[in-house]
Amino acid sequence: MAVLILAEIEPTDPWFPGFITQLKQGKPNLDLRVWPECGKIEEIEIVLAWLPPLGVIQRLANLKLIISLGAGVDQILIDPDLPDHIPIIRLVSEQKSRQMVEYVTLAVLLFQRRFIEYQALQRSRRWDYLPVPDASSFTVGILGLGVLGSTVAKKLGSMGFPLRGWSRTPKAIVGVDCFHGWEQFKRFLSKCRVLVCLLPVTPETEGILCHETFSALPLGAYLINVGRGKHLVEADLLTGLDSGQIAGACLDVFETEPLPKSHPFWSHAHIIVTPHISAVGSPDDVADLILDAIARVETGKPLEYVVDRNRGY
Ligand code: NDP
Ligand code: OXD
Repeated sequence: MAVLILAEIEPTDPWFPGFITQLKQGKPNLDLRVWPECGKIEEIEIVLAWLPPLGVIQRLANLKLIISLGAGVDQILIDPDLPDHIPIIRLVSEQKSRQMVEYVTLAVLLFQRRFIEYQALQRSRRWDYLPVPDASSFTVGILGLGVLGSTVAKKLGSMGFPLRGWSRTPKAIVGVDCFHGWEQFKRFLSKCRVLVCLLPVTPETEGILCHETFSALPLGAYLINVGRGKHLVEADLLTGLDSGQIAGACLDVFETEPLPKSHPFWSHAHIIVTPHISAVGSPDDVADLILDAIARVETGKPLEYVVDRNRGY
């Protein structure tokens, strides 16, 4: 059984060599190929994909499984020629959830404790005190209450932040005011001092972080986007920041990645930019997940975290 890595890899990405080493150490007899060096195409039975070149997957006649190299799968589903019958699984692990908790918690605290303003004051050598909202009045709203959103909610709740969550189907999570569906969307937004996006991008959620959504938040709300760049209407965020409707944003994902050098987000005083690193997963953790999935294919055990193609996540 040959496994093909079909991914757009940044030449400078230090993550991949370690990942490949871990895969080979975990399974020394693994027949691992890296696109475009794929050998005989009919030998490929598993694909590890991140932004795969369009049209390649449909040519793999004996393919049994597509494994997303991330938790999201939009970057695979955009291929219009993807065969319908091949299961796609995504990466879910305690480590990835923990990393996402760290990132979102850090961003919430930076905003609540006003560190962006303190950094500006430091640059002007000013010893000023800024009033800090108490955590108990700083409601965090999470879009998406799946694996990551619900884990983040539980951890933030233990720090005293009131929590709201929004999902497609109804949920009951202790300590979280749960809302669902578009009818409840604006009611959900109305009290969120911080809005965290942990949705998958689908035709329904694309562009959800837009002027209309921002206007339904309390004045001076903050945005944390760790979902996908396509959730955000970038021009609407800049307008929201100019008007003060949005006080600050922490963005890990972008419409175009890497973020172009000329992009206004880089130098905006109220935007924090990170390069899609909120929950990368270490090479050994990701390799373990993949080796487990390969073993399931080899032994016929049921796959975990299979994507529902109709829902798009
Ligand atoms: P899950 O599939 O576990 O959860 C998705 C959640 O989104 C569910 O609660 C789902 O609702 C909700 N949702 C989906 N569509 C809608 C809709 N139309 N309206 C309301 N709610 C909706 O995904 P994960 O939590 O594992 O990951 C979420 C996303 O985070 C990924 O798809 C990926 O894009 C992003 N991500 C980003 C990373 C980064 O490095 N920046 C790292 C990892 C993930 P319901 O429960 O009702 O189905
Ligand atoms: C993602 C990931 O889906 O990093 O973005 O897992």
